[in-house]
Amino acid sequence: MTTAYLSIGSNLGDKYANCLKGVDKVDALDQTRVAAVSKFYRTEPVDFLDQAWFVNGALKIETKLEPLELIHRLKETERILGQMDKEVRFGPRIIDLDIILYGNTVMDTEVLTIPHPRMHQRCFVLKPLCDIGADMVHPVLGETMEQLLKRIENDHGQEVMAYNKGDQ
Ligand code: PH2
Ligand code: MG
Ligand code: MG
Repeated sequence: MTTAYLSIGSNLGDKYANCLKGVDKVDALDQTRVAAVSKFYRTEPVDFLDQAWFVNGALKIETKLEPLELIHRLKETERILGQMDKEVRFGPRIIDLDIILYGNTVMDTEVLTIPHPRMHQRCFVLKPLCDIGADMVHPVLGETMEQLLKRIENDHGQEVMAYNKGDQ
């Protein structure tokens, strides 16, 4: 069993409901269980700015799936939940499931890079991650999730607010 951390997000349709469905689908994957779920947040879009705010969260999972197997199953889950193959890089999506950390694995292939190559620049990833693993150390950068978040949490254009039930 390996402990891995996933980021989950949606900015189309009922965003929060989409995220909850995503959590259930991940928990239902073979040889995988969800061990912890962060709080959820309303987050300002980054990278591709002309799109709706997101709802984002993070999951801690225990899995026997290898990283490449896991990413394939997550992509399959995205399709089941209605995510079409993306037309716009970083653009709107019903559901996005990304592998952020997979144990202490460091890998860089065409299909998958672990740790996620932009995680340390993104409040919408680090803020929820800190709810469930603030003391985890980034295997390349050598800093905890909490330290990484501190570096960027006051950056412009990265607003992250608590999600309240009923928010869209
Ligand atoms: N995902 C992206 C691009 N930009 N911005 C926010 N706030 N949340 C996301 O999940 C997100 C994003 C590409 O995956
Ligand atoms: Mg993503
Ligand atoms: Mg993705």
